[in-house]
Amino acid sequence: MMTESTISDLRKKQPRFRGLESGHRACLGCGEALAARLVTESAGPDVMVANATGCLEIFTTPWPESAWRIPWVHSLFENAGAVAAGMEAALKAQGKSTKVLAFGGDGGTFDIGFQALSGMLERGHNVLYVCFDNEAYMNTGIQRSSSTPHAAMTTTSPPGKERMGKRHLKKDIVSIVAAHHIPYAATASVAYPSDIRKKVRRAMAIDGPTFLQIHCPCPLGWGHEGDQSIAVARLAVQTGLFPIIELERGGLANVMPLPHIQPVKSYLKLQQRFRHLFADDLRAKEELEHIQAIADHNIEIYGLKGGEKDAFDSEGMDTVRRGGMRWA
Ligand SMILES: Cc1ncc(C[n+]2csc(CCOP(=O)(O)OP(=O)(O)O)c2C)c(N)n1
Ligand SMILES: [Mg+2]
Repeated sequence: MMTESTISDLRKKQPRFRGLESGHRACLGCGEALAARLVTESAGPDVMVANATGCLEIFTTPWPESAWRIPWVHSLFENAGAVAAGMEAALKAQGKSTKVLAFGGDGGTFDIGFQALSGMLERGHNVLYVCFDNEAYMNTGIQRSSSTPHAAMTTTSPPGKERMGKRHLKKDIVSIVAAHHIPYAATASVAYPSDIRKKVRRAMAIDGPTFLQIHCPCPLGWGHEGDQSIAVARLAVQTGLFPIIELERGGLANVMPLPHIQPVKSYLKLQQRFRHLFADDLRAKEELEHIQAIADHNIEIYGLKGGEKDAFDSEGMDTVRRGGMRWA
């Protein structure tokens, strides 16, 4: 049982600063809400945010309220990168050191905002861009994006006679971002909060463009209970489907090793968006094999297998240094 003294001890350990307050309108178990809280806590108060249209923007600012405790601007779905770049240039001209953060969903980052993001990276703006990747256009009713994983069901990639959910593969955005040779790009997951904090602090200390892709389960869009979000996010990592990596100037620098690799089925079966893969027919069996092959490929190209401690125990801190190796 929690006594008054343990509660006050825990409070003392909480970060002092909260950039995103409770009382917003996110769904129970929303991965984006948790990720945004962790990012803003770690970034601290001296920041300004440009937020693309999407769930995060909607649930934090139902007119006339706002859950943000930091200067925050919403513009359009497609231009968070450009707005952030302008804010950074203006602050620089004024001689201010306030760090600019850009927030976008996967649709706002991988698809419609990609041009603005690419320009921001190429011009070298001092902005930390955070992509809250819930693998579909959730805000408008679960449409597929180029981040939606292969075979997932969305309202625009329904399984049926012609296809088993989404036909195409999930876009490898972090590789594309890293190909701009920016100082730092990384992936992270809400299942590993200390790893998110560490990566945000690292990016904040860099004077130049940095990028963080955070895997954020969406109970509504993925079809799992809200209290399963962390378990689902952890399995995405531990199956090899969502590798946790860091890239410096385009080269692979660190990975989170996986000492206890799980079969992809253990991740897929928790989510209704993959339920058609568990039908008793040959097509379903072949798709499951295909998805296992995708995970095996990730494990191989990033050298994920190994490590001594379970990654969950170490919360991603136990990464393996990979001496600035270039990767294709
Ligand atoms: C130019 C334009 N096209 C479409 C929309 C409608 N729209 C608003 S948010 C959104 C989806 C957002 O998806 P994502 O970026 O993945 O964020 P999520 O809601 O999943 O967090 C869409 C299609 C828009 N606002 N502007
Ligand atoms: Mg999304």
